[in-house]
Amino acid sequence: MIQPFPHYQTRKIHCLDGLWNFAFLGDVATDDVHLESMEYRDRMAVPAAFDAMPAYAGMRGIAAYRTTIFTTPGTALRLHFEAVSMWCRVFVDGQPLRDHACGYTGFWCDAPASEKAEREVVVLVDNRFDFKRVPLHEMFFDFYQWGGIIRSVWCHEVPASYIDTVQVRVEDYRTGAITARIKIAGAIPQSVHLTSRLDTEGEQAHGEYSLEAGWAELPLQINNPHPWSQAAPDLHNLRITLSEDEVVTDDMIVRFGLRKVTTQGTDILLNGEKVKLLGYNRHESHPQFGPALPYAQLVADLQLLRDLGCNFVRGSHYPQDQRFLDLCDEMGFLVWEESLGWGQRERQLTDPDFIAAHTTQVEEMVAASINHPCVIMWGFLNEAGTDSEYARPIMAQTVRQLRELDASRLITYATMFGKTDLFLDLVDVISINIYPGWYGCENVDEPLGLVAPEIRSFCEYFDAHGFKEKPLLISEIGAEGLYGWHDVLNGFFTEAYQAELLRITCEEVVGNDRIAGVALWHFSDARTYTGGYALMRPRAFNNKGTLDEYRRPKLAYKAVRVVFTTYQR
Ligand code: ADA
Repeated sequence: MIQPFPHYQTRKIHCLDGLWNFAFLGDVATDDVHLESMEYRDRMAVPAAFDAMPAYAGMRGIAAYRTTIFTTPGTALRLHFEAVSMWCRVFVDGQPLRDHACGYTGFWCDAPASEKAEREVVVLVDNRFDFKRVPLHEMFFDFYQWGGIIRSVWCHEVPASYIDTVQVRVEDYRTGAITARIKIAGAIPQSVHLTSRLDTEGEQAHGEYSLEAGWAELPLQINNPHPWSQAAPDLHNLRITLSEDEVVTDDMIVRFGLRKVTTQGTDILLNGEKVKLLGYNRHESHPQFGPALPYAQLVADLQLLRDLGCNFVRGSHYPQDQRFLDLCDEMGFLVWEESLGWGQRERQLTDPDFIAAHTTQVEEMVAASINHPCVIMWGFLNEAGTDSEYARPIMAQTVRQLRELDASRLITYATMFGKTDLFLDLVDVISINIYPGWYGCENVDEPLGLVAPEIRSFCEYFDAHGFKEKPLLISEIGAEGLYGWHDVLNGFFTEAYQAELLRITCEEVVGNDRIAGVALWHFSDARTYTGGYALMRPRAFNNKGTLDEYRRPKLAYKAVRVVFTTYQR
Protein backbone atom coordinates (compact mmCIF):
# COMPACT_ATOMS: atom_id res chain seq x y z
CA MET A 1 0.00 0.00 0.00
CA ILE A 2 1.17 3.52 -0.78
CA GLN A 3 0.15 6.28 1.56
CA PRO A 4 -0.48 9.49 -0.31
CA PHE A 5 0.25 12.83 1.38
CA PRO A 6 -0.34 14.02 4.05
CA HIS A 7 1.92 11.81 6.13
CA TYR A 8 2.04 11.49 9.91
CA GLN A 9 4.78 10.60 12.38
CA THR A 10 3.08 10.73 15.75
CA ARG A 11 -0.35 9.15 15.52
CA LYS A 12 -0.86 5.46 15.06
CA ILE A 13 -2.31 4.66 11.65
CA HIS A 14 -3.61 1.28 10.50
CA CYS A 15 -3.91 0.56 6.82
CA LEU A 16 -7.07 -1.46 6.26
CA ASP A 17 -6.18 -2.51 2.71
CA GLY A 18 -6.18 -6.25 2.22
CA LEU A 19 -8.76 -8.98 2.22
CA TRP A 20 -12.18 -8.17 3.73
CA ASN A 21 -15.14 -10.46 4.39
CA PHE A 22 -17.65 -9.94 1.63
CA ALA A 23 -21.27 -10.65 0.82
CA PHE A 24 -23.00 -9.58 -2.37
CA LEU A 25 -26.66 -9.01 -1.50
CA GLY A 26 -27.92 -7.88 -4.87
CA ASP A 27 -30.98 -5.76 -5.54
CA VAL A 28 -32.27 -5.31 -1.98
CA ALA A 29 -33.34 -2.29 0.04
CA THR A 30 -30.88 -1.05 2.65
CA ASP A 31 -33.60 -1.36 5.30
CA ASP A 32 -33.81 -5.08 4.56
CA VAL A 33 -30.13 -5.60 5.31
CA HIS A 34 -29.56 -6.99 8.81
CA LEU A 35 -25.95 -6.85 9.87
CA GLU A 36 -26.48 -9.07 12.96
CA SER A 37 -27.41 -12.06 10.83
CA MET A 38 -25.17 -11.29 7.86
CA GLU A 39 -23.25 -14.23 6.46
CA TYR A 40 -20.05 -13.26 4.74
CA ARG A 41 -19.47 -16.19 2.45
CA ASP A 42 -16.78 -14.63 0.33
CA ARG A 43 -13.68 -12.44 0.52
CA MET A 44 -12.91 -9.30 -1.44
CA ALA A 45 -9.76 -7.30 -2.07
CA VAL A 46 -9.65 -3.73 -0.81
CA PRO A 47 -9.05 -1.58 -2.72
CA ALA A 48 -10.85 -3.04 -5.73
CA ALA A 49 -14.06 -2.61 -7.64
CA PHE A 50 -16.01 -5.76 -6.80
CA ASP A 51 -17.83 -5.56 -10.12
CA ALA A 52 -14.55 -5.54 -12.03
CA MET A 53 -13.57 -8.81 -10.35
CA PRO A 54 -14.38 -12.08 -12.18
CA ALA A 55 -16.87 -13.42 -9.61
CA TYR A 56 -19.04 -10.28 -9.60
CA ALA A 57 -18.33 -8.78 -13.01
CA GLY A 58 -21.00 -6.34 -14.06
CA MET A 59 -23.23 -6.92 -11.03
CA ARG A 60 -25.15 -4.07 -9.43
CA GLY A 61 -26.66 -4.07 -5.97
CA ILE A 62 -25.66 -3.85 -2.33
CA ALA A 63 -22.48 -5.47 -1.10
CA ALA A 64 -21.40 -5.81 2.52
CA TYR A 65 -17.73 -5.61 3.46
CA ARG A 66 -16.38 -6.45 6.91
CA THR A 67 -13.01 -6.34 8.61
CA THR A 68 -11.62 -6.00 12.12
CA ILE A 69 -8.70 -4.02 13.49
CA PHE A 70 -6.79 -4.04 16.74
CA THR A 71 -6.53 -0.52 18.08
CA THR A 72 -5.46 1.04 21.37
CA PRO A 73 -8.35 0.74 23.84
CA GLY A 74 -9.81 4.07 24.91
CA THR A 75 -8.68 5.86 21.74
CA ALA A 76 -11.01 7.63 19.34
CA LEU A 77 -10.73 6.50 15.73
CA ARG A 78 -11.02 8.34 12.46
CA LEU A 79 -11.57 6.18 9.43
CA HIS A 80 -10.43 7.60 6.14
CA PHE A 81 -11.98 6.15 3.00
CA GLU A 82 -10.20 7.47 -0.06
CA ALA A 83 -13.13 6.48 -2.30
CA VAL A 84 -16.12 4.16 -2.12
CA SER A 85 -18.27 3.88 -5.22
CA MET A 86 -21.05 4.80 -5.53
CA TRP A 87 -22.93 5.05 -2.21
CA CYS A 88 -21.96 3.64 1.16
CA ARG A 89 -22.87 3.46 4.85
CA VAL A 90 -20.10 2.87 7.37
CA PHE A 91 -20.58 1.03 10.68
CA VAL A 92 -18.12 0.58 13.52
CA ASP A 93 -19.00 -2.04 16.12
CA GLY A 94 -22.50 -2.19 14.68
CA GLN A 95 -23.15 1.56 14.96
CA PRO A 96 -23.86 3.47 11.74
CA LEU A 97 -21.38 6.35 11.50
CA ARG A 98 -22.19 8.03 8.22
CA ASP A 99 -23.36 7.69 4.64
CA HIS A 100 -21.42 8.96 1.67
CA ALA A 101 -22.65 9.48 -1.86
CA CYS A 102 -19.97 10.13 -4.42
CA GLY A 103 -17.71 7.43 -5.77
CA TYR A 104 -14.62 9.51 -6.35
CA THR A 105 -13.96 11.67 -3.30
CA GLY A 106 -12.45 10.73 0.04
CA PHE A 107 -14.26 11.16 3.35
CA TRP A 108 -13.74 10.64 7.06
CA CYS A 109 -15.83 8.89 9.75
CA ASP A 110 -15.36 9.48 13.44
CA ALA A 111 -15.77 6.48 15.72
CA PRO A 112 -15.95 7.06 19.47
CA ALA A 113 -13.36 5.48 21.77
CA SER A 114 -14.08 2.03 23.09
CA GLU A 115 -12.58 -0.15 25.81
CA LYS A 116 -12.39 -3.00 23.32
CA ALA A 117 -9.14 -3.49 21.45
CA GLU A 118 -10.68 -5.27 18.47
CA ARG A 119 -13.04 -3.08 16.49
CA GLU A 120 -15.29 -4.18 13.68
CA VAL A 121 -15.74 -2.11 10.52
CA VAL A 122 -18.62 -2.88 8.17
CA VAL A 123 -19.34 -0.98 4.98
CA LEU A 124 -22.49 -1.37 2.92
CA VAL A 125 -21.75 -0.39 -0.65
CA ASP A 126 -24.38 0.27 -3.27
CA ASN A 127 -23.47 0.62 -6.95
CA ARG A 128 -27.03 0.93 -8.31
CA PHE A 129 -28.02 4.08 -10.16
CA ASP A 130 -30.54 5.93 -8.05
CA PHE A 131 -30.95 9.67 -8.39
CA LYS A 132 -32.21 10.03 -4.83
CA ARG A 133 -29.32 8.14 -3.29
CA VAL A 134 -26.44 9.09 -5.59
CA PRO A 135 -27.54 12.16 -7.53
CA LEU A 136 -24.07 12.68 -8.99
CA HIS A 137 -23.91 9.33 -10.82
CA GLU A 138 -26.00 8.66 -13.93
CA MET A 139 -26.09 5.59 -16.12
CA PHE A 140 -25.85 7.68 -19.29
CA PHE A 141 -22.25 8.72 -18.53
CA ASP A 142 -19.89 7.55 -21.28
CA PHE A 143 -17.65 5.63 -18.87
CA TYR A 144 -18.29 2.59 -16.74
CA GLN A 145 -19.05 3.40 -13.12
CA TRP A 146 -17.87 0.61 -10.89
CA GLY A 147 -18.79 -0.28 -7.32
CA GLY A 148 -16.77 -1.09 -4.26
CA ILE A 149 -14.14 0.23 -1.91
CA ILE A 150 -12.05 1.39 -4.82
CA ARG A 151 -9.28 3.26 -3.03
CA SER A 152 -7.38 2.69 0.23
CA VAL A 153 -8.86 2.75 3.73
CA TRP A 154 -7.01 4.01 6.79
CA CYS A 155 -7.79 4.02 10.48
CA HIS A 156 -6.20 6.82 12.51
CA GLU A 157 -5.98 6.77 16.31
CA VAL A 158 -6.38 10.39 17.32
CA PRO A 159 -5.93 12.35 20.55
CA ALA A 160 -8.70 14.58 21.96
CA SER A 161 -7.50 17.56 19.89
CA TYR A 162 -5.83 16.75 16.62
CA ILE A 163 -4.68 18.29 13.36
CA ASP A 164 -7.39 17.92 10.75
CA THR A 165 -5.87 19.90 7.89
CA VAL A 166 -2.72 21.73 6.89
CA GLN A 167 -3.07 23.89 3.80
CA VAL A 168 -0.11 25.74 2.37
CA ARG A 169 -0.77 29.05 0.69
CA VAL A 170 2.17 30.21 -1.40
CA GLU A 171 2.54 33.97 -0.87
CA ASP A 172 5.60 34.43 -3.05
CA TYR A 173 7.04 31.54 -5.01
CA ARG A 174 10.33 33.38 -5.53
CA THR A 175 11.13 34.31 -1.95
CA GLY A 176 9.60 31.22 -0.35
CA ALA A 177 7.08 33.11 1.79
CA ILE A 178 4.13 30.86 2.63
CA THR A 179 1.22 30.76 5.04
CA ALA A 180 0.31 27.49 6.71
CA ARG A 181 -3.40 27.28 7.47
CA ILE A 182 -4.02 24.70 10.16
CA LYS A 183 -7.35 23.32 11.22
CA ILE A 184 -7.68 21.70 14.62
CA ALA A 185 -10.53 19.27 15.20
CA GLY A 186 -11.90 17.13 18.01
CA ALA A 187 -11.94 19.18 21.21
CA ILE A 188 -11.18 22.70 20.01
CA PRO A 189 -9.39 24.82 22.63
CA GLN A 190 -9.03 28.62 22.46
CA SER A 191 -5.42 28.30 21.46
CA VAL A 192 -2.90 25.58 20.63
CA HIS A 193 0.81 25.09 20.85
CA LEU A 194 2.23 24.61 17.34
CA THR A 195 5.66 24.02 15.88
CA SER A 196 6.66 23.91 12.25
CA ARG A 197 9.60 22.40 10.44
CA LEU A 198 10.27 23.03 6.77
CA ASP A 199 12.25 20.39 4.89
CA THR A 200 15.38 19.72 6.88
CA GLU A 201 15.47 23.19 8.36
CA GLY A 202 15.08 23.64 12.10
CA GLU A 203 11.84 24.43 13.89
CA GLN A 204 10.36 27.79 12.97
CA ALA A 205 7.12 28.90 14.51
CA HIS A 206 6.93 27.86 18.08
CA GLY A 207 4.30 29.08 20.42
CA GLU A 208 0.71 29.47 21.34
CA TYR A 209 -1.64 30.25 18.45
CA SER A 210 -5.22 31.33 18.93
CA LEU A 211 -7.84 29.56 16.86
CA GLU A 212 -10.58 31.15 14.85
CA ALA A 213 -13.36 28.67 14.15
CA GLY A 214 -10.74 25.95 14.62
CA TRP A 215 -8.15 27.50 12.26
CA ALA A 216 -4.72 28.96 12.98
CA GLU A 217 -2.52 30.75 10.45
CA LEU A 218 1.27 30.66 10.55
CA PRO A 219 3.32 32.91 8.29
CA LEU A 220 6.46 30.97 7.38
CA GLN A 221 9.59 31.51 5.36
CA ILE A 222 11.53 28.84 3.46
CA ASN A 223 15.23 29.59 3.72
CA ASN A 224 16.24 27.68 0.65
CA PRO A 225 13.30 28.04 -1.73
CA HIS A 226 13.19 26.11 -5.00
CA PRO A 227 10.34 26.97 -7.34
CA TRP A 228 8.31 24.07 -8.75
CA SER A 229 8.22 23.86 -12.52
CA GLN A 230 7.75 21.21 -15.17
CA ALA A 231 11.48 21.04 -15.83
CA ALA A 232 12.42 21.06 -12.14
CA PRO A 233 9.50 19.83 -10.05
CA ASP A 234 11.13 20.58 -6.69
CA LEU A 235 8.92 19.95 -3.70
CA HIS A 236 9.02 21.14 -0.10
CA ASN A 237 7.79 19.43 3.05
CA LEU A 238 6.14 21.08 6.01
CA ARG A 239 5.68 19.28 9.30
CA ILE A 240 3.30 20.82 11.80
CA THR A 241 3.29 19.49 15.34
CA LEU A 242 0.74 20.03 18.03
CA SER A 243 1.85 19.73 21.64
CA GLU A 244 0.44 19.90 25.11
CA ASP A 245 2.62 20.49 28.16
CA GLU A 246 5.76 20.15 26.04
CA VAL A 247 4.67 16.74 24.75
CA VAL A 248 3.96 16.29 21.04
CA THR A 249 0.42 14.95 20.73
CA ASP A 250 -0.07 15.02 16.97
CA ASP A 251 1.58 16.03 13.73
CA MET A 252 1.00 16.22 9.98
CA ILE A 253 3.46 16.42 7.11
CA VAL A 254 2.29 18.00 3.87
CA ARG A 255 4.15 18.37 0.62
CA PHE A 256 3.80 21.39 -1.62
CA GLY A 257 5.49 23.31 -4.40
CA LEU A 258 6.35 26.96 -4.92
CA ARG A 259 4.68 28.03 -8.10
CA LYS A 260 2.18 30.52 -9.42
CA VAL A 261 -0.41 30.02 -12.13
CA THR A 262 -1.92 33.06 -13.83
CA THR A 263 -3.27 34.14 -17.16
CA GLN A 264 -2.16 37.04 -19.29
CA GLY A 265 -4.34 37.81 -22.26
CA THR A 266 -4.75 34.53 -24.10
CA ASP A 267 -1.82 32.81 -22.38
CA ILE A 268 -1.54 30.61 -19.31
CA LEU A 269 1.56 31.42 -17.29
CA LEU A 270 3.47 29.22 -14.88
CA ASN A 271 5.82 31.25 -12.70
CA GLY A 272 5.40 34.18 -15.07
CA GLU A 273 6.30 32.21 -18.20
CA LYS A 274 3.94 31.18 -20.95
CA VAL A 275 3.18 27.49 -20.99
CA LYS A 276 1.34 25.63 -23.71
CA LEU A 277 -0.64 22.74 -22.24
CA LEU A 278 -0.13 19.62 -24.33
CA GLY A 279 -1.74 16.48 -23.10
CA TYR A 280 -4.60 14.11 -22.69
CA ASN A 281 -7.83 13.41 -20.93
CA ARG A 282 -7.32 10.35 -18.81
CA HIS A 283 -9.86 8.02 -17.21
CA GLU A 284 -8.86 5.92 -14.23
CA SER A 285 -9.78 2.76 -16.04
CA HIS A 286 -8.36 -0.65 -16.70
CA PRO A 287 -10.17 -3.65 -18.24
CA GLN A 288 -9.09 -5.88 -15.38
CA PHE A 289 -9.10 -3.58 -12.37
CA GLY A 290 -11.69 -0.99 -13.30
CA PRO A 291 -10.89 2.27 -11.51
CA ALA A 292 -8.60 0.71 -8.88
CA LEU A 293 -5.36 0.90 -10.80
CA PRO A 294 -2.24 -0.74 -9.40
CA TYR A 295 0.39 1.82 -8.40
CA ALA A 296 2.76 0.58 -11.10
CA GLN A 297 0.06 1.32 -13.70
CA LEU A 298 -0.16 4.92 -12.51
CA VAL A 299 3.59 5.26 -12.95
CA ALA A 300 3.42 3.50 -16.34
CA ASP A 301 0.70 5.87 -17.55
CA LEU A 302 2.80 8.88 -16.64
CA GLN A 303 5.89 7.41 -18.27
CA LEU A 304 3.87 6.98 -21.46
CA LEU A 305 2.54 10.53 -21.24
CA ARG A 306 6.05 11.85 -20.74
CA ASP A 307 7.27 9.82 -23.71
CA LEU A 308 4.46 11.33 -25.80
CA GLY A 309 5.85 14.78 -25.02
CA CYS A 310 2.91 15.74 -22.81
CA ASN A 311 3.00 18.17 -19.91
CA PHE A 312 -0.72 18.15 -19.13
CA VAL A 313 -3.44 15.77 -17.95
CA ARG A 314 -7.13 16.46 -17.61
CA GLY A 315 -8.48 14.11 -14.95
CA SER A 316 -11.67 13.29 -16.76
CA HIS A 317 -14.31 13.31 -15.34
CA TYR A 318 -13.90 13.11 -11.56
CA PRO A 319 -11.56 13.82 -8.66
CA GLN A 320 -8.36 11.84 -9.03
CA ASP A 321 -6.58 9.21 -6.99
CA GLN A 322 -4.26 11.12 -4.65
CA ARG A 323 -1.39 8.78 -5.53
CA PHE A 324 -1.69 9.86 -9.13
CA LEU A 325 -1.55 13.52 -8.13
CA ASP A 326 1.46 12.85 -5.90
CA LEU A 327 3.19 11.32 -8.92
CA CYS A 328 2.25 14.30 -11.09
CA ASP A 329 3.77 16.58 -8.42
CA GLU A 330 6.98 14.61 -8.59
CA MET A 331 7.14 14.28 -12.35
CA GLY A 332 6.20 17.88 -13.15
CA PHE A 333 2.85 17.32 -14.89
CA LEU A 334 0.20 20.04 -14.92
CA VAL A 335 -3.26 18.80 -14.03
CA TRP A 336 -6.84 19.91 -14.50
CA GLU A 337 -8.86 18.27 -11.75
CA GLU A 338 -12.64 18.30 -12.00
CA SER A 339 -15.79 17.31 -10.17
CA LEU A 340 -17.78 14.30 -11.33
CA GLY A 341 -20.21 15.26 -14.06
CA TRP A 342 -21.17 14.27 -17.57
CA GLY A 343 -23.86 15.88 -19.64
CA GLN A 344 -26.32 16.78 -16.87
CA ARG A 345 -29.28 18.91 -17.85
CA GLU A 346 -32.17 20.73 -16.16
CA ARG A 347 -33.50 17.75 -14.20
CA GLN A 348 -30.21 17.37 -12.34
CA LEU A 349 -28.74 20.86 -12.39
CA THR A 350 -31.75 22.48 -10.74
CA ASP A 351 -32.43 19.73 -8.22
CA PRO A 352 -31.62 20.81 -4.63
CA ASP A 353 -30.22 17.39 -3.67
CA PHE A 354 -28.00 17.34 -6.73
CA ILE A 355 -26.76 20.85 -6.00
CA ALA A 356 -26.06 19.96 -2.36
CA ALA A 357 -24.21 16.76 -3.34
CA HIS A 358 -22.16 18.66 -5.90
CA THR A 359 -21.25 21.33 -3.34
CA THR A 360 -20.05 18.63 -0.93
CA GLN A 361 -18.09 16.91 -3.65
CA VAL A 362 -16.32 20.13 -4.64
CA GLU A 363 -15.41 20.74 -0.98
CA GLU A 364 -14.00 17.22 -0.68
CA MET A 365 -12.08 17.52 -3.94
CA VAL A 366 -10.45 20.82 -2.99
CA ALA A 367 -9.69 19.66 0.56
CA ALA A 368 -7.89 16.57 -0.74
CA SER A 369 -5.95 18.25 -3.54
CA ILE A 370 -5.21 21.79 -2.42
CA ASN A 371 -1.53 21.22 -1.68
CA HIS A 372 -0.67 19.63 -5.03
CA PRO A 373 1.40 21.99 -7.15
CA CYS A 374 0.50 19.88 -10.19
CA VAL A 375 -3.16 20.91 -9.97
CA ILE A 376 -3.24 24.24 -11.78
CA MET A 377 -6.90 24.32 -12.67
CA TRP A 378 -10.25 23.32 -11.20
CA GLY A 379 -12.95 22.15 -13.52
CA PHE A 380 -16.49 21.00 -12.87
CA LEU A 381 -19.50 19.38 -14.49
CA ASN A 382 -18.22 18.25 -17.87
CA GLU A 383 -20.57 19.15 -20.72
CA ALA A 384 -23.41 20.39 -18.53
CA GLY A 385 -26.37 22.20 -20.09
CA THR A 386 -24.51 25.49 -20.28
CA ASP A 387 -26.44 26.80 -23.28
CA SER A 388 -29.49 27.28 -21.05
CA GLU A 389 -30.36 29.74 -18.30
CA TYR A 390 -31.44 26.99 -15.90
CA ALA A 391 -27.76 26.15 -15.42
CA ARG A 392 -26.81 29.65 -14.28
CA PRO A 393 -27.34 29.19 -10.52
CA ILE A 394 -25.22 26.04 -10.20
CA MET A 395 -22.51 27.33 -12.55
CA ALA A 396 -22.25 30.67 -10.76
CA GLN A 397 -22.42 29.08 -7.33
CA THR A 398 -19.71 26.54 -8.13
CA VAL A 399 -17.35 29.20 -9.45
CA ARG A 400 -17.97 31.26 -6.30
CA GLN A 401 -17.41 28.24 -4.10
CA LEU A 402 -14.15 27.31 -5.85
CA ARG A 403 -12.82 30.86 -5.62
CA GLU A 404 -13.65 31.01 -1.91
CA LEU A 405 -12.02 27.66 -1.21
CA ASP A 406 -8.94 28.38 -3.30
CA ALA A 407 -8.13 31.71 -4.90
CA SER A 408 -4.79 30.47 -6.28
CA ARG A 409 -5.93 28.30 -9.18
CA LEU A 410 -7.61 28.88 -12.51
CA ILE A 411 -11.21 27.86 -12.99
CA THR A 412 -12.77 26.36 -16.07
CA TYR A 413 -15.37 23.89 -17.25
CA ALA A 414 -15.52 21.88 -20.46
CA THR A 415 -18.38 22.99 -22.66
CA MET A 416 -19.86 21.18 -25.63
CA PHE A 417 -21.79 24.29 -26.64
CA GLY A 418 -18.87 26.47 -27.70
CA LYS A 419 -20.35 29.46 -29.47
CA THR A 420 -23.75 29.28 -27.73
CA ASP A 421 -22.44 28.75 -24.19
CA LEU A 422 -23.84 31.31 -21.76
CA PHE A 423 -21.40 31.29 -18.85
CA LEU A 424 -17.90 31.70 -20.27
CA ASP A 425 -17.58 35.09 -18.60
CA LEU A 426 -17.50 33.31 -15.22
CA VAL A 427 -14.29 31.37 -15.81
CA ASP A 428 -10.58 32.11 -16.29
CA VAL A 429 -10.08 29.75 -19.21
CA ILE A 430 -12.53 28.83 -21.98
CA SER A 431 -12.47 25.08 -22.58
CA ILE A 432 -14.25 23.55 -25.55
CA ASN A 433 -14.98 19.93 -26.34
CA ILE A 434 -15.13 19.67 -30.10
CA TYR A 435 -15.13 16.73 -32.52
CA PRO A 436 -14.50 18.06 -36.03
CA GLY A 437 -13.90 15.17 -38.40
CA TRP A 438 -15.86 12.83 -36.18
CA TYR A 439 -19.36 13.73 -34.97
CA GLY A 440 -21.71 15.57 -37.29
CA CYS A 441 -19.86 15.14 -40.57
CA GLU A 442 -22.33 12.78 -42.24
CA ASN A 443 -22.55 14.85 -45.41
CA VAL A 444 -18.88 15.64 -45.77
CA ASP A 445 -16.60 13.89 -48.24
CA GLU A 446 -13.29 14.85 -46.63
CA PRO A 447 -14.01 15.06 -42.92
CA LEU A 448 -10.36 15.46 -41.97
CA GLY A 449 -10.44 18.75 -43.87
CA LEU A 450 -12.81 20.09 -41.20
CA VAL A 451 -10.38 19.90 -38.31
CA ALA A 452 -8.06 22.90 -38.66
CA PRO A 453 -10.74 25.29 -40.05
CA GLU A 454 -13.09 24.48 -37.19
CA ILE A 455 -10.41 25.10 -34.56
CA ARG A 456 -9.63 28.45 -36.20
CA SER A 457 -13.30 29.38 -36.39
CA PHE A 458 -13.59 29.02 -32.61
CA CYS A 459 -10.56 31.27 -32.10
CA GLU A 460 -12.06 33.92 -34.36
CA TYR A 461 -15.47 33.63 -32.77
CA PHE A 462 -14.27 34.10 -29.20
CA ASP A 463 -12.02 36.99 -30.21
CA ALA A 464 -14.96 38.70 -31.88
CA HIS A 465 -17.36 38.09 -29.00
CA GLY A 466 -15.71 39.67 -26.01
CA PHE A 467 -13.13 37.02 -25.09
CA LYS A 468 -10.05 38.42 -26.81
CA GLU A 469 -8.28 38.37 -23.48
CA LYS A 470 -9.17 34.86 -22.35
CA PRO A 471 -7.10 31.72 -22.88
CA LEU A 472 -8.76 29.06 -25.02
CA LEU A 473 -8.17 25.40 -24.37
CA ILE A 474 -9.39 22.51 -26.47
CA SER A 475 -10.47 20.25 -23.64
CA GLU A 476 -11.48 17.35 -25.91
CA ILE A 477 -10.94 16.42 -29.52
CA GLY A 478 -10.40 13.03 -31.11
CA ALA A 479 -11.65 10.10 -33.14
CA GLU A 480 -12.20 6.41 -32.58
CA GLY A 481 -9.47 4.08 -33.74
CA LEU A 482 -10.02 0.40 -33.11
CA TYR A 483 -6.76 -1.18 -32.02
CA GLY A 484 -5.39 -3.26 -34.85
CA TRP A 485 -8.01 -2.11 -37.38
CA HIS A 486 -6.41 -1.20 -40.68
CA ASP A 487 -8.21 -0.83 -43.95
CA VAL A 488 -7.23 0.22 -47.44
CA LEU A 489 -9.63 3.19 -47.32
CA ASN A 490 -8.20 4.52 -44.03
CA GLY A 491 -11.70 5.55 -43.02
CA PHE A 492 -13.54 5.98 -39.75
CA PHE A 493 -12.47 3.61 -36.97
CA THR A 494 -9.11 2.79 -38.56
CA GLU A 495 -5.94 3.52 -36.65
CA ALA A 496 -4.75 5.54 -39.65
CA TYR A 497 -7.76 7.87 -39.64
CA GLN A 498 -7.43 8.51 -35.94
CA ALA A 499 -3.68 9.12 -36.25
CA GLU A 500 -4.16 11.62 -39.05
CA LEU A 501 -6.90 13.50 -37.19
CA LEU A 502 -4.73 13.80 -34.10
CA ARG A 503 -1.70 14.81 -36.14
CA ILE A 504 -3.63 17.64 -37.78
CA THR A 505 -4.99 18.71 -34.40
CA CYS A 506 -1.61 18.73 -32.69
CA GLU A 507 0.03 20.62 -35.57
CA GLU A 508 -2.70 23.24 -35.39
CA VAL A 509 -2.46 23.58 -31.62
CA VAL A 510 1.32 23.98 -31.48
CA GLY A 511 1.30 26.35 -34.43
CA ASN A 512 -1.59 28.52 -33.31
CA ASP A 513 -0.69 31.11 -30.72
CA ARG A 514 -4.30 31.79 -29.82
CA ILE A 515 -4.68 28.32 -28.34
CA ALA A 516 -3.40 27.81 -24.81
CA GLY A 517 -3.39 24.05 -25.09
CA VAL A 518 -5.13 20.81 -25.78
CA ALA A 519 -6.29 17.76 -23.87
CA LEU A 520 -6.74 15.13 -26.57
CA TRP A 521 -9.61 12.71 -26.14
CA HIS A 522 -8.27 10.42 -24.76
CA PHE A 523 -5.26 8.60 -23.31
CA SER A 524 -6.40 4.98 -23.35
CA ASP A 525 -9.57 3.17 -24.39
CA ALA A 526 -11.99 2.92 -21.50
CA ARG A 527 -14.89 0.61 -20.73
CA THR A 528 -18.25 2.29 -21.08
CA TYR A 529 -21.95 1.43 -21.33
CA THR A 530 -23.40 -2.02 -20.85
CA GLY A 531 -26.98 -1.19 -21.89
CA GLY A 532 -28.37 0.10 -25.16
CA TYR A 533 -26.11 3.16 -25.23
CA ALA A 534 -23.29 0.73 -26.00
CA LEU A 535 -24.59 0.52 -29.57
CA MET A 536 -22.72 3.79 -30.18
CA ARG A 537 -19.50 2.29 -28.88
CA PRO A 538 -17.91 -0.72 -30.59
CA ARG A 539 -16.84 -3.33 -28.00
CA ALA A 540 -18.63 -1.20 -25.36
CA PHE A 541 -15.40 0.77 -24.98
CA ASN A 542 -14.79 4.39 -25.78
CA ASN A 543 -12.18 3.67 -28.44
CA LYS A 544 -10.75 7.15 -28.88
CA GLY A 545 -7.67 6.17 -26.87
CA THR A 546 -4.25 6.79 -28.37
CA LEU A 547 -3.48 3.57 -26.55
CA ASP A 548 -5.89 0.70 -26.13
CA GLU A 549 -7.18 -0.30 -22.70
CA TYR A 550 -4.06 -2.40 -22.04
CA ARG A 551 -1.92 0.63 -22.99
CA ARG A 552 -0.81 -0.81 -26.32
CA PRO A 553 -0.03 2.09 -28.66
CA LYS A 554 -2.03 2.70 -31.80
CA LEU A 555 -0.65 4.54 -34.83
CA ALA A 556 -1.75 7.81 -33.25
CA TYR A 557 0.91 7.39 -30.57
CA LYS A 558 3.72 8.09 -32.98
CA ALA A 559 1.82 10.87 -34.73
CA VAL A 560 1.20 12.77 -31.49
CA ARG A 561 4.65 12.06 -30.13
CA VAL A 562 6.41 13.55 -33.14
CA VAL A 563 4.50 16.82 -32.92
CA PHE A 564 4.59 17.23 -29.13
CA THR A 565 8.22 16.25 -28.63
CA THR A 566 9.37 18.46 -31.49
CA TYR A 567 7.50 21.38 -29.93
CA GLN A 568 8.84 20.72 -26.42
CA ARG A 569 12.41 20.74 -27.71
C1 ADA B 1 -17.74 13.99 -24.78
C2 ADA B 1 -17.45 13.57 -23.36
C3 ADA B 1 -16.45 12.44 -23.25
C4 ADA B 1 -16.70 11.39 -24.31
C5 ADA B 1 -16.64 12.03 -25.67
C6 ADA B 1 -16.90 11.06 -26.81
O1 ADA B 1 -17.06 15.06 -25.21
O2 ADA B 1 -17.04 14.64 -22.55
O3 ADA B 1 -16.54 11.89 -21.96
O4 ADA B 1 -17.95 10.84 -24.10
O5 ADA B 1 -17.64 13.01 -25.77
O6 ADA B 1 -16.12 10.12 -26.97
O7 ADA B 1 -17.90 11.21 -27.51
